[in-house]
Amino acid sequence: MFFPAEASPSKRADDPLALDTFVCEVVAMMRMVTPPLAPFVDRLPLPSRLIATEHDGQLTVRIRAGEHRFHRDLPASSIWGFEGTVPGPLIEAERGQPVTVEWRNELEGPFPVSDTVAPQPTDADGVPVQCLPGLSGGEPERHTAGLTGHTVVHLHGGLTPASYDGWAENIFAPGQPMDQRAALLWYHDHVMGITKFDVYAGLAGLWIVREDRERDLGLPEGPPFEVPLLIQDRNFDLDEQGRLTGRLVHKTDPEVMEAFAPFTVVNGKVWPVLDVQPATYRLRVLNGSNARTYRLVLLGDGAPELPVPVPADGLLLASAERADLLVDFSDLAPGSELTVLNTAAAPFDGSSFPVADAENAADLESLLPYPQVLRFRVVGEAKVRRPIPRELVTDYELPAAEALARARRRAIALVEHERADEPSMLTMRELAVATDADGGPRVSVIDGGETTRYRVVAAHFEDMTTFFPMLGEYEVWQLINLTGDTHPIHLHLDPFQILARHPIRYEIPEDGIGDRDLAATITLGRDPDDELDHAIDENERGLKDTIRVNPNEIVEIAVRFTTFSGRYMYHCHILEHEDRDMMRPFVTMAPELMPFMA
Ligand SMILES: [Cu+2]
Repeated sequence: MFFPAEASPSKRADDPLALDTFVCEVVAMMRMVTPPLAPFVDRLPLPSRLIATEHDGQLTVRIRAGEHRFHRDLPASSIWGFEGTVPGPLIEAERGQPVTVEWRNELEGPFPVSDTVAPQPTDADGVPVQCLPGLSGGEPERHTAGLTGHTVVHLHGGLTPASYDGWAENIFAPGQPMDQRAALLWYHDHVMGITKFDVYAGLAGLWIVREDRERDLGLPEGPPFEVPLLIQDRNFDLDEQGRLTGRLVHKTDPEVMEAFAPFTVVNGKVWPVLDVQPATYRLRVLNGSNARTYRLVLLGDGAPELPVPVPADGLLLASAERADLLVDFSDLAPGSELTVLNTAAAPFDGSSFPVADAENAADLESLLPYPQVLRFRVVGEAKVRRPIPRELVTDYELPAAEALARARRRAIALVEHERADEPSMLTMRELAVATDADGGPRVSVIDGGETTRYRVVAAHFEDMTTFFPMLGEYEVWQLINLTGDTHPIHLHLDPFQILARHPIRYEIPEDGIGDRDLAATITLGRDPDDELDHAIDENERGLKDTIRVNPNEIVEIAVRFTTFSGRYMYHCHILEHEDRDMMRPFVTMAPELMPFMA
């Protein structure tokens, strides 16, 4: 059985609150709060399958407006979706076999999502209270009404030529070898500034790459034992009587930039139920939410028996992260029910879980009032148990020490720039080692007796490109988080590997964060008040394309770009951050062209 039951130990032995206590509290909360929609009444929908080899690798996907029912008791919602569905079709491709997708934009207005910043309601003492679910007043932001259907598709995690990577393309990868390892990828809209709206409206779907090497492991492939799970959160408008209308609402609460919605939706249904046989299932899980991080806990029994253990307090998935999970239901009696809950706070800062005492009541308020995600119900008698492979990846080599020693190093600071009377700006400041001749503010990184001084060379998307990685060579990127929240940073093109999470403490002088400048003193080593363990979870050690960068830490990744030269992007995958303004370009270069770079 995968992710842990309530008997799992707390992450810190001295922590007075064990995980089981916490989960019980979450369950109690779940029972106390009557959800506005009945949980576990809709069956989990499975997206239609588009198998590339059955179409000679030539696929056409129409991007259309449609109607979708997110819950039995909700009116139909207007959506924009691939093939007019939420989620879009599940595309299955074969390693080494090219796939051409014609993304045909047939979108028609009006834009199906209301965008609003809700006024924060307060209680009688003026203390802010949560205003979930629904709109709870507030003027809808008018700009979204004018959206007419611009879209551009990015295959997330795809080894894709630059011209088809989502800058301005209509067609994906004609005639290119698709030499990409077996993996769960996803395709979604990537339009500058409005990705948060277009994905929220429904423009996302899953893409599975298969190969024979992986088939040798004997894992489930296709229905019924391989189940794609696209997890998202959604909010709906209320009518004047306070009833849910089904209209999608992208609501940003005051104080935070992100849109966190109260209803967890899996494959387009709020809190669905999946009937499973007493068998081994393979769950292909994607967090496709705009901003929400999930810590998934399965309430049931059993102990983890996987090659890669998941964290004791639950499996963390930030926006765009995926997990490939094996669940063995074979020892469960018919009628058994297991429930997946989400215990992560929003906004998410890497904390293990909020301690439920009076002092931290506010922390508990950051949890979902309805933490349900999905329920499994065991039906049938026929047991199908598969052996679980001890080794999942048989063709992956760690970067050699000498390759890392000569790797080009890059540093990026994640900063939040607060602006008077305006929403904050989150940016990624690309840093270059400063010389004595350089004027201006400095970022000093102190590692033991060694100090490195940097200056900011780029701060906004439109600034000049400063990263020109050479194909085939490893680079080490340092992602330095100087904000209070966790940011899932995604690199386009090739996957990377996490090398380290270094705890840091830092000081930023008053006015240290300018529109482009940055002054900061960063010291490697943990702050005594820092409660994060900054550990690398076992399931993070493989190849990844999105990595969580927690507060007070530097994440070091090793990346080697291959195959394709051209202009790509890296960005925070909290879509509201990506749209403002945590995104930067980089240009991969063929080695023989490097001598000609000035
Ligand atoms: Cu972010």
